[in-house]
Amino acid sequence: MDFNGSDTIPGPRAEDQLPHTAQAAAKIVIVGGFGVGKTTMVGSVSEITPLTTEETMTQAGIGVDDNFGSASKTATTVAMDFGRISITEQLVLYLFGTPGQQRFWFLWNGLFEGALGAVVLVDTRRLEVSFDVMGRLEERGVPFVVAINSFPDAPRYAIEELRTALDLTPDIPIIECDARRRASSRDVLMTLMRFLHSLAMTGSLT
Ligand SMILES: Nc1nc2c(ncn2[C@@H]2O[C@H](COP(=O)(O)OP(=O)(O)O)[C@@H](O)[C@H]2O)c(=O)[nH]1
Ligand SMILES: [Mg+2]
Repeated sequence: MDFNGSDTIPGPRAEDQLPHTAQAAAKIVIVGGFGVGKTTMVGSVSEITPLTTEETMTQAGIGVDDNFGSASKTATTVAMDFGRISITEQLVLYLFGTPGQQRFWFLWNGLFEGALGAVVLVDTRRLEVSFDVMGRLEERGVPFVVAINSFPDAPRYAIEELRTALDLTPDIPIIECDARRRASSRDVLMTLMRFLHSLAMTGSLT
């Protein structure tokens, strides 16, 4: 019998191996409303082929998921995206892109356990879709940074205007990004790591 046929399970690819220098891993959650760019961000920044569970929008999403501004979007993430990035030779981040819609909140319970921090992605055309998510993170005491994903036809506001509109305290970092670009998505994660570091330094990390 030929055991080298196409049915054999391939061994791990080099890109899927953890760097041997890795000493610490942290779990980071990427959240936001429908169509804000979560899958795009995990995909652009991940050094492993991201796992994504996309499914054509179901009846449950019709009329519930506001598709404004993402008219070409025909799939929505039903569960989550998973990726990995090495920030330094020692530190590896595991990324979990998680839907913000209320009907997926049951997923949050397990997913936020052990999460070090979160990135909230915001689309300025639909600020309201990320409101609930920020409230939930505050309730859970998960520190987060806000990344404004720059869509071409989205209105642009000064950071401080956004801070007021989103009702964020002065300490929470807000940065602009283009989730399609690896360097930009990486900057967002670096901002989160610096923020977490500053919280740890001031003893405000619980
Ligand atoms: N112009 C632009 N389009 C983006 C950006 N990020 C995501 N998109 C597009 O917006 C749509 C929704 O993104 P997706 O990552 O699926 O959103 P999710 O529902 O949050 O996972 C997709 O068609 C993306 O190609 C961005 O930074 N700029
Ligand atoms: Mg998605």
